[in-house]
Amino acid sequence: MRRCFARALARPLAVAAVVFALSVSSSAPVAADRVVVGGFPVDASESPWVVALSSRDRFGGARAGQFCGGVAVGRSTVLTAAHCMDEEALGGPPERVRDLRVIAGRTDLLSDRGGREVAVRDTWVNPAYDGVSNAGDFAVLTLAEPLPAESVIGMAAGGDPAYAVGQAATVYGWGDISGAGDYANSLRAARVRVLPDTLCEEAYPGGAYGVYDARSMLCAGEAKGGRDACQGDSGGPLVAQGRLIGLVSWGIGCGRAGSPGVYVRVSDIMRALGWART
Ligand code: 4AZ
Repeated sequence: MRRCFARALARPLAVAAVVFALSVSSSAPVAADRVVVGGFPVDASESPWVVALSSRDRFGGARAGQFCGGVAVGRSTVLTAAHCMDEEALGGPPERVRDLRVIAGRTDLLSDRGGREVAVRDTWVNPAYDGVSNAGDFAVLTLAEPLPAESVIGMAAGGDPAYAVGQAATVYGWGDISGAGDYANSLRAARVRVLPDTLCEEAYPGGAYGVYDARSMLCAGEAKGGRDACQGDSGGPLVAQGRLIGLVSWGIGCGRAGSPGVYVRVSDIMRALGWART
């Protein structure tokens, strides 16, 4: 049974899940098309820049109200996905979610201790975000209190070798570990690779889902599938060579061969926000 917040969060995936359910019930063996994120547990102290976005009012208290990921790029600045902040996810504008918080430094969401919960003072959602193509899927949260300096990760600027095809990268989150709505209570990571843009261009040419745009998006996963981000990981970090290269954004299903994960390209966020040195 899918939890309603997950459905609310991921319109593209909700459609994709139906398509996947249909494809599984065909004669194809499940193993050839398995939806496994393929991750491993990590401790938040090893990746202190990964944060959970939370609203207990909206999403319930069981997992501390976690509904998306995010990443600290400044002591008071968190990047996340625009689709985490849209009406479909939050039921209204972000300002109306009074208990919107960032949880930093907590591995296990079931323990209400460890790390810090910080209120969000301001939410800026990219006005150019397009929920049809999925372009521009980023938002900036300003925290009410700063996080420790060690919690901040550096962003990879355009041309950084961290973006090179074949580069090993790691994605982090508390999202679905099976593609069937099994949300992790404890932080996990999966090792993936930066994949050629052509793979995502072929997988996502447009139509019922988003459109892959190599300038503003990044293609990552495993060509054979198996390791991937999934629902609930959105907005969380993709890290290569110790620098932030992507935010979890969208894809069809999770870990499926031929349907890589699509990330927001961090160098394009820097360009769009005027954070890039020219
Ligand atoms: C989502 O809906 C989502 N497999 C996140 C990541 C991926 C697909 C969907 C990539 O939040």
